[in-house]
Amino acid sequence: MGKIVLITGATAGFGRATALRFAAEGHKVIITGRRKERLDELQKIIKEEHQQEVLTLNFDVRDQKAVESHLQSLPKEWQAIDILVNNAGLASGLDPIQDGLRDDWERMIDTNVKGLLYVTEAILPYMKERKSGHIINIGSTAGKEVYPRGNVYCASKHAVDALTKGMRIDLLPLGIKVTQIAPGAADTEFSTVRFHGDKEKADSVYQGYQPMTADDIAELVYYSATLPAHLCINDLVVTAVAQANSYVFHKEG
Ligand code: NDP
Ligand code: 8X3
Repeated sequence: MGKIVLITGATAGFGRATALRFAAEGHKVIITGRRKERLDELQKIIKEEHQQEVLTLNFDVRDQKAVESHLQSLPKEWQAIDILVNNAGLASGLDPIQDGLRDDWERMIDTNVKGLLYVTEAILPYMKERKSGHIINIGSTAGKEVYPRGNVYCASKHAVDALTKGMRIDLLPLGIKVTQIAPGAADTEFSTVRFHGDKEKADSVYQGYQPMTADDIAELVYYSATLPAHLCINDLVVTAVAQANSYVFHKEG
């Protein structure tokens, strides 16, 4: 039977690919993000190509009041959320801590940690009521090992790692599954955002090896979410073959 899947950060990268993956399999998706025109465009594609219902919600996950007002008053037919994919997130800057910008630090912590908490807080009542649900947090290899200049981004993803473990323990009696997917480098808009729009610098991150794609990660989210009901992937770390951990790569050229 079709499920209801809420995906944060569905205007690009992993989130967009995940929304398309679920819709293609007959599930209803709620897509969120700040760029409204991209949400509208994705809604149109999903409706036309997959004849699936789509709810678009345009808000910034850092804005707790906006998160609350959009998610606490969902239309009745959208309230039975089966899967929440906490994907919205970003890196901002790649500087040694002594040169770091406070604005970058706040953006990463507010989005990757506090935003994830605000969204989860708003969705949990729906899952608690039904004693069922699956929360999938998008962490990172940056949440497993710290790399040079990764400081605050790595800290924010270590927080996602810890929150995933804590949520799994606390939500166990409620029958709510909690999974973390922790990818290594994947070619999305991630690095363009990290380098504040510098495309050339961003492209260089993915040169000399075959990086993962958004579709690769969407496939793993879909796989984790569609296992038999008695199974829960707790933590799934995935990299391209050319990446051994968060900082060791084998690049050609
Ligand atoms: P993209 O930049 O391609 O997509 C990021 C998405 O997050 C966009 O849809 C963006 O939407 C949304 N987003 C960012 N900030 C906010 C905000 N304040 N409020 C609401 N939505 C927001 O990056 P990826 O798809 O690569 O990244 C997705 C997740 O995966 C992130 O959590 C990232 O940290 C993580 N990750 C990425 C890896 C990679 O190498 N690409 C590897 C490991 C983890 P909009 O701008 O419209 O709001
Ligand atoms: C994103 C991948 O390598 O920039 O989490 O940390 S990396």
